[in-house]
Amino acid sequence: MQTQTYRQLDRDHHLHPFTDFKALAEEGSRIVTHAEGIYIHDSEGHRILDAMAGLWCVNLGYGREELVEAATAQLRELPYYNNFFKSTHPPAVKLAEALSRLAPPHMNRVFFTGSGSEANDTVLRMVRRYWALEGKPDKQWVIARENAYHGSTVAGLSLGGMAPMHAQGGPTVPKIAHVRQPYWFGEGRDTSPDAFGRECAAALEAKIQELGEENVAAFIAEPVQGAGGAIIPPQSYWPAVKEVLARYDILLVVDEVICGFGRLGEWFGSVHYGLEPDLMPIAKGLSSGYLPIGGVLVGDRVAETLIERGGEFFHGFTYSGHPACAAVALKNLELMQAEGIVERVRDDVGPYLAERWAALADHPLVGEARSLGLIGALELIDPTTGERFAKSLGAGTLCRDICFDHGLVMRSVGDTMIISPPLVITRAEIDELVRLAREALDETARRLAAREQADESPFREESGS
Ligand code: PXG
Repeated sequence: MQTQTYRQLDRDHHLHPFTDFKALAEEGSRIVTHAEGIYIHDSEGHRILDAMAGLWCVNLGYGREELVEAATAQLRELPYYNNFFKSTHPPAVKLAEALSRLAPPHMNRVFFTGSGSEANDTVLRMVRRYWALEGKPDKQWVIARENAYHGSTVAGLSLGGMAPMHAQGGPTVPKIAHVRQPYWFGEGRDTSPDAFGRECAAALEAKIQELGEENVAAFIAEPVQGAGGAIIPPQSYWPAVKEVLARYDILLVVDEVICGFGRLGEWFGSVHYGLEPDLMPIAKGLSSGYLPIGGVLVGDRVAETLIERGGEFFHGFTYSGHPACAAVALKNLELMQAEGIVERVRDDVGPYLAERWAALADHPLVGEARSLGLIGALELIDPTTGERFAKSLGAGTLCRDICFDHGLVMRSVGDTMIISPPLVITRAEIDELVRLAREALDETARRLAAREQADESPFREESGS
């Protein structure tokens, strides 16, 4: 009864993010009511293992009283004050200091935002401002990658390389170019992963030369692409990109919104890959998603120019460094350190997941099983051909829905199944995750075989479910 009421109100009044409004109205939404550890519960009494940590963010898991207390105490003390007009407050200052301690040694300052998208808007403005202050106002082009995700604001989507997003809403921000992504399984299987990684780095260099180094401000990339499909680049990619960047004077922006705060078994993905970014947008795991907060970690090179020569930077948000969000983020970082979460991912649960996840490669539906730290992907293939399924079969969506029914949140990006579980997941919970994933794959294979035989569209069969 309660479920029906919520569904009706949701249908009547709520426009969801990244959602086909009409299709959802027909199907009805899942009402998530509470959660603990790595499990969410819905209004119909299902307990579901959340292998996506919410949306790549609930790194310490659900129900952490320490985070609730940090928020409550701060809300009592000072629920809001801004960081404009020469003011600040203790939580923002303490968090800024904690972040510069955790960041690579050359990154000592942070600009706070409310989200990852706002962080990338800040990045775009900062890199262009930096070069203007350096007396090189023509250096405005930013090179990003196809199928990257950098957020949903206008600057975020422009930096991102998601074609369906670009197709909506009119022209994107000018002077942003996209080069090919290091997605070996999707785009490079006619060559070796290492050769493909080098080709992608060469494409970056070709783009710099085409635009002219004197016009290029920055290159922006996620260490591992998240929303694009948990794309772990070939081993050769980042070293080759580093070689390219060393030949040109352009800034490196590493988007750490997903990879930051332990996901890859280091505090930042940049550390895992040995990168020295000039700027690092952060969000999500910064507060384990308990309250919204993001920011840009700024390297000394850019910070010094902005400080010494910049005058006022006309940029900021009402909630930049919000006290309660900052207090929760600070407590989150303290807990991560006290519990050795990053080392745990690197030395224990990350390698354990790698071993268990790789075993799924023997499933007939799986063309590749890859993982790094606590991020993983399965590429679904048609066992009869060894190639991708026809798009119209909707294999990924079907598998995702079956996962839900089996008590597992595993996302689909096309026919790539992805996971990014809370960093507190235990070995026993990883066993459960992998068992549920295998059951869901079995069921998906059965249903797809039936569909292929009947040669019918899944959407006819599935609609209304
Ligand atoms: N950069 C990266 C790398 C992200 O993954 C953002 C920026 C934007 O952050 P905000 O806080 O503005 O959402 C993200 C966000 C998905 C999905 O479908 C991924 C994100 C957001 C929404 C959906 O995987 N990542």
